[in-house]
Amino acid sequence: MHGLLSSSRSAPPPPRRPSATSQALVRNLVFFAVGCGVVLYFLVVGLPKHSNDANNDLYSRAHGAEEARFHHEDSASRGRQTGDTQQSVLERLLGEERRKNDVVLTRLRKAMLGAVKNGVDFFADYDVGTVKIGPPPPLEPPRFKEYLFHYMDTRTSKYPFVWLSEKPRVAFVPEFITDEEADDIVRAAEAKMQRSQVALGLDANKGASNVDDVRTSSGAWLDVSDGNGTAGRIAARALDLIGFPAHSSEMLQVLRYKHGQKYDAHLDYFDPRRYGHQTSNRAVTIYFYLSDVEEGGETSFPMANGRTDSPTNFADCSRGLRVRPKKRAVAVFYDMDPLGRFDPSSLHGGCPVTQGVKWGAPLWVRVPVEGYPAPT
Ligand SMILES: O=C(O)CCC(=O)C(=O)O
Repeated sequence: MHGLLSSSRSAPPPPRRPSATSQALVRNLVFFAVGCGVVLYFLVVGLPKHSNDANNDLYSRAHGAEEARFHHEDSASRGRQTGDTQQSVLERLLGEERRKNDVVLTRLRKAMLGAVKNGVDFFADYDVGTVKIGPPPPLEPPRFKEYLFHYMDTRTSKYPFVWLSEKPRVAFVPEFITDEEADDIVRAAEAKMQRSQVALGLDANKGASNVDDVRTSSGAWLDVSDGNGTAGRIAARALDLIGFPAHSSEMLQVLRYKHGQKYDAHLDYFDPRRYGHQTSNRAVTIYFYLSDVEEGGETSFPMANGRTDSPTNFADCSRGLRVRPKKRAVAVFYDMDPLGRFDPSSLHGGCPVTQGVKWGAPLWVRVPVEGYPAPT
């Protein structure tokens, strides 16, 4: 042991090892450099929120929830501010064009909601700012896959719109046609106007009249099949708006309501229990407002926003949502849900015009139902 000690003493000196102080210095320097790197990374790239963004977007795509849309849109603008990494995630999910579109739509939508809150009269006695749109019904498994369609989407629509009611689904597009288009349609229909009719159910008496006091307007049908005239063009654009195939609508019905004229609350679809076997049925109604109206003439939805008690008086215009006619606008409402189930809450009517004249035009969009059990 001693010998070993003495021989080690005489051995050449070992390579110089850093002292404890210099080791600590180096370690601190390394920590400092790594820390700076991390801070620099977050300053340049931003906090890693990718998974949140992706989740928000997927959630929003899967559920179509309005809240998620707002969240997603906020995330989109955050992404732009915080650097390329977030942007690339968003771009992969959405695509540059669609993201731009979102931001524009959000601004317009918020401006519209602001205008409504500040008393601009799009909707009579109705606070559209309170409308909440929840998830649409799950699409899997589809009941009848041929019926499947999607509700309009505030994120992707070429035309900014607001949802006015979740059940029934009612959307309002404030600028959809031009003044000239509206005037053209009125001119084309004016010479052909006849007293409006109602459809007779299976239980109607033999020889019963299609003219009824529940509907006192006049109307005319315009062909939309050529796609060239104004009626054809706006009908094609409206089908594009709701993402339905070309030529899936009826002709355009143009309506004129003079003082006191109205259409009591009713449903647009033909329930086979009342009207017998149908080969196709009305899924969506797109209502063009062709004039402003000085007073009255709102389109009313007495069961708007989830109200379940059916009105006892169908001529009563005092409850629910009332959409004030506004030239160039359209209201879109869904007579069926995306699974092809009739929606009795789509009950609606035209309130009496109390001053001025109202021109409007419903375009009924159909889906084939031949060979499928009647939607319930
Ligand atoms: O004129 C309106 O506002 C509603 C018309 C309507 O409900 C219809 O024609 O089915």
